[in-house]
Amino acid sequence: DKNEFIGDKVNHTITGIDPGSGIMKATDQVIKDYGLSDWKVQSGSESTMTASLDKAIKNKKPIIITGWTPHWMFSKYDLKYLEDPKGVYGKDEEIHTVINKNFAKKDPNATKFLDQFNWSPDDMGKVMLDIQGGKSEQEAAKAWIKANQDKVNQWKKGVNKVNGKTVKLAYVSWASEIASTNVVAEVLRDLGYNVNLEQLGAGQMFAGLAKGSDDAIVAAWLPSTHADYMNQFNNKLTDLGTNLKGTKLGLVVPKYMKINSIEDLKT
Ligand code: PBE
Repeated sequence: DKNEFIGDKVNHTITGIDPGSGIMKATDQVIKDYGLSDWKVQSGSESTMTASLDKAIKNKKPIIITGWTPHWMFSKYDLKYLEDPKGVYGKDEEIHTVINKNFAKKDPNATKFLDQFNWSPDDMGKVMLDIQGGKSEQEAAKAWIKANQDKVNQWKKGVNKVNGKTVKLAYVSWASEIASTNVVAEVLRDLGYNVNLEQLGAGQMFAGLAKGSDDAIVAAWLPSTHADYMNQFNNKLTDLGTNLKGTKLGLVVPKYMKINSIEDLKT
């Protein structure tokens, strides 16, 4: 059997990321729903996970990670999603922009801009790859903005320049959110805003937004991944809707591995 030893080969371990992320919660559910009680999910961070992936691929060793799209790892390595016949990771999702519920009244101008911000996985991918290739986060954001003036002008339609107002953006240090948050921050700076960027854990990000210590996030993966956080702080938040369509979550392996489905992890 092709899968006979896969569990043993990877020490019955799925290489995961930060414990507060939605994908870790979904992966715990996968363990339950697929009857994988002899497996464990190793927590860490996106960077420890991609470092393990890099090492495994260099040595042509098996590895199973928690993966998602958009992500630069799919450009850098030959990877595939394991099929998820039970649909535990959900269907295609979207990323939403969410603000503190008092912010729309406090700054309708910035809210209008945030509401109009939207781009594609390809757009985000370019910024992520630039950062991965060694550009600073701010440089990568600026380069994308310069090359995509038409899109940026759509976001700024009807938005006024200001002088010295502040917007506080929170984000988690996932590559996708680093890219989007820095682009939004740079456009707000072009509009005359002082922008404070606060990097937090996922739980802290939603709590901070609910409390009003942050004004906005462009990092809410919905309807499933961050549903718990959104529900927890529901009455303190305003969802401005989609800023990116076409995300995906799942278990990801190098293409050279023979397994194709989460079912193949069962022994
Ligand atoms: N992610 C990237 C996040 C959302 C963005 C998939 C790692 C999560 O699982 O919460």
